[in-house]
Amino acid sequence: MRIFALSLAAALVLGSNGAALAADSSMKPGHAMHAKKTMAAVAVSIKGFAFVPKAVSVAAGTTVTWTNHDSANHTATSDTGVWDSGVIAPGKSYSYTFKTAGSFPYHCKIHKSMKGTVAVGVAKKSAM
Ligand SMILES: [Cu+2]
Repeated sequence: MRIFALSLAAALVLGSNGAALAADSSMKPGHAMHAKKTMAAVAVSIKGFAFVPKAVSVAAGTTVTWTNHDSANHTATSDTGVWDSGVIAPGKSYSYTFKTAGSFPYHCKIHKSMKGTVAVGVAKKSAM
């Protein structure tokens, strides 16, 4: 099993994992679903001068998209300078892909009371 996982990882590097992944998926549907989940995008709404949900937990490699549903401008800005959306106008959205594990607090530069957190876990390579 361990050897198979390693060869799958090697195939991934070579970019020819499509067939191997498909074969694996047909045998383990649950496994395939998990793989899909780790690649999922997560949506955060900005409404009522708040990030909804306020805290999200994602796997490394997940793209988080903030969409502004308010009639005021907002930003989604990392407290530690990891990313800065700039102004997100009403109806607009901003996406950022989290590649590194950790806890990332962020805020709105325009409204200091708006705060949120993205918790990024470690991606499970064997599930991909
Ligand atoms: Cu704001």
